Amino acid sequence: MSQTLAEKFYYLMKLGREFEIRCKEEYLKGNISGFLHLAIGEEAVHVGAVVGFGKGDLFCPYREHVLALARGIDPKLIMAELFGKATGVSKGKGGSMHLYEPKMDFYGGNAIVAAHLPHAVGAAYARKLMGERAGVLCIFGDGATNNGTFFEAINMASLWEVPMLFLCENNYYAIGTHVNRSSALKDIYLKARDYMPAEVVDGMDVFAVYEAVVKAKQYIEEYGKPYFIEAHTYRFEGHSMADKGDYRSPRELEMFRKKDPIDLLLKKAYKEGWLTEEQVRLIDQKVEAVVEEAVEFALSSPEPSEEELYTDLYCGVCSDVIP
Ligand SMILES: Cc1ncc(C[n+]2csc(CCOP(=O)(O)OP(=O)(O)O)c2C)c(N)n1
Repeated sequence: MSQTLAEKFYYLMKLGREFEIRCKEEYLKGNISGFLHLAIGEEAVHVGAVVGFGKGDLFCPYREHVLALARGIDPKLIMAELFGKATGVSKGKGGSMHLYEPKMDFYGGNAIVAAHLPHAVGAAYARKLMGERAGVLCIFGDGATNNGTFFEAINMASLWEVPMLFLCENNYYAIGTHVNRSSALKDIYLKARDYMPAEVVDGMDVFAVYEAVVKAKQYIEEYGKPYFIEAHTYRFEGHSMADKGDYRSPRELEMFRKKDPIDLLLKKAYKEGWLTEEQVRLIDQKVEAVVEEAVEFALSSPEPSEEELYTDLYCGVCSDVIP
């Protein structure tokens, strides 16, 4: 594992963490409204997966700020989107759950649980037809694997042999319901194992996630077929800003906080000599400046104009039906 990679992981995970802590503050001030789902605690999965997968389409659930940052979308445009401003990555019309940037192969932010899985299979099939092997990375929660579309997607992906990585971030909860109360199979990866290679990874360890995803990507590129990874992780916050998450015991929270993915990364990086305290201090300073700049940009940006209510509603071919 190179020094450069450790530096990249630390920057992106710390950026994700600080960006979301600030989102929470701005939400409480009333600058962000609507839904806001934070991925604090899940940064190792988001950063390890996006960096490890590299080129290809990305389909995400609604907990996608860190995924968008890791893909390289400008933090200013993400923050402006959360503020509902015209300069946002979705022109201020999507909000937190609908960050969308096709120029960077970033296809959401999807609010409907598991609905993006069949879309991702379609995109992977398109890539296959175009003779591309880069494929698609599709991320979803443990709760999503109980939906019908999940089973349709893994079946079709396997049948059509599409280049796609299914990545389940198992944080053990679908809102307040523990996975053991919603899923007949406790090991989520077993749901896919008869369709494609499937494995489990420690989602609190960014290096482990990265390595698993790189291996999966090699398989996808070589064989043009799908692959499945279940990453065990934990969200330190409630499901969304509307949820305190108090259905979880303090003991459970404490246990997972001891596995904070950023602390684990630093511990390993110091031990291996990949990062020094001085480097970390400089990265922290940069992160602080980037987040501050994003908030200032969002605050000073204009609201979308009224005419924007009628744009981007239909694709070009349907535009004649708009009044
Ligand atoms: C089809 C559908 N059913 C229900 C909901 C309401 N809902 C929003 S998030 C959520 C839980 C999803 O849990 P999981 O897939 O584990 O993702 P996590 O939030 O834990 O990342 C539910 C039931 C929805 N958005 N879409």
